[in-house]
Amino acid sequence: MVKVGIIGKPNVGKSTLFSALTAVDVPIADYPFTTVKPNVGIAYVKKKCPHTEFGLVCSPRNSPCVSGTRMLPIELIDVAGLVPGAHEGRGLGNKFLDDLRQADGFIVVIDASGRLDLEGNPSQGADPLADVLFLRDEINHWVAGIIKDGWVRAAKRLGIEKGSVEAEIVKRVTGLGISVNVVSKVMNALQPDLSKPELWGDDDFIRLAEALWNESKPMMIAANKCDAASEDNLERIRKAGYDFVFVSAISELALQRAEKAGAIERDGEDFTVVTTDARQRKGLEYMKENVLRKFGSTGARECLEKLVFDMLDMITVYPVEDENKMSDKDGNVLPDAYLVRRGSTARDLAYAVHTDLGDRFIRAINCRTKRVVGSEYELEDGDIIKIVAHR
Ligand SMILES: Nc1nc2c(ncn2[C@@H]2O[C@H](COP(=O)(O)OP(=O)(O)OP(=O)(O)O)[C@@H](O)[C@H]2O)c(=O)[nH]1
Ligand SMILES: [Mg+2]
Repeated sequence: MVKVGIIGKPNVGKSTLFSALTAVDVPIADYPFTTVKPNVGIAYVKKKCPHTEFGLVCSPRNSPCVSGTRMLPIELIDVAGLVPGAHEGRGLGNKFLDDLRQADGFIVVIDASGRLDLEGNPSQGADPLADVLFLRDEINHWVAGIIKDGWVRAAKRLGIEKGSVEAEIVKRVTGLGISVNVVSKVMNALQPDLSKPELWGDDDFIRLAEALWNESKPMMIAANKCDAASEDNLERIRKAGYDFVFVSAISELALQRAEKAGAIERDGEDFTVVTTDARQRKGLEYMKENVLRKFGSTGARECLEKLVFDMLDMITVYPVEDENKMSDKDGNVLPDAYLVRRGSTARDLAYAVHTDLGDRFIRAINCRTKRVVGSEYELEDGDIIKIVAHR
């Protein structure tokens, strides 16, 4: 399953966003370090289910289908807040980031309202962009630390062969889900001195860490608390050149609760107030005007979908066993949907379903065209694929 980590300084609304996206109740409070242990939950991104095109009724197993919309599960991980100097043990340190080693991408929550300092304490006129800069620095130190751990001893063993240093780095970062290809690309670009790797300094490791990260871990900025942000702050964020979405996690959570309680009826990004309670009505109307009308949405779902579909460039494919019925062998129509990176091949899909299926791959059938395709066939969004394998 695709994994997404939620990171940011304390008190910015990470757990509020987590809760809004997963419908899991977790502690939320207006002081730093409310979250200590990570919260893990399932969020869904949406795609139109192909069953509608074929006049079939699907029987989903791994991804619910709601009125023709396929809900694709994403594992979301909400962790404690990071503060400047976390890599030196400040705040809760950076050890808890180890829970995010396998994350494919990140939502970086920043405080658009500028009402918190970098430690998450009340402040005024704080710069929302500073939330991104220090965080990048802490991530770099964390990754550099993982590469550096026991490096001198290992490096002395290595010859001057380029390959051996590279292989050592690969070994150290596979746990972070960083591939051989990424390491090669980064080493080619950086051209570090390979003759005496045991003499590499902190700066060398930071540079390496940063390049590996940029190459492999997309980060979507969730400019949260946009409901309480000044025009100046909104403009600063717009102009910064980051991939970002304005988010009001608290509004998303409030709307979900209001809907559950029958106080509103939601219709896409809009809603109708049905409650007769005057105070609640006023609050909801305020939210409609100052969040939905102003920003188009609460931004919660949007930041996850943009990360998954645009930045991670994920497409949806449906493996089946019967190319005519588009079902598994028990007759379940379009049982599973897989999110894979664009550029993945038919063989990659086979491996994603099962290692064994990948190893025994012979050919595949594109069920939309009924054409036979080879192992290197590049999957397209919405493909329905039967994999033919050796018994
Ligand atoms: N105005 C406003 N407040 C918000 C928003 N999202 C969260 N908050 C408030 O910000 C405070 C912190 O929220 P949390 O979700 O606990 O923040 P966190 O980042 O998980 O905090 P730690 O776990 O302590 O690092 C709470 O008082 C929330 O109600 C938002 O979109 N707008
Ligand atoms: Mg929290």
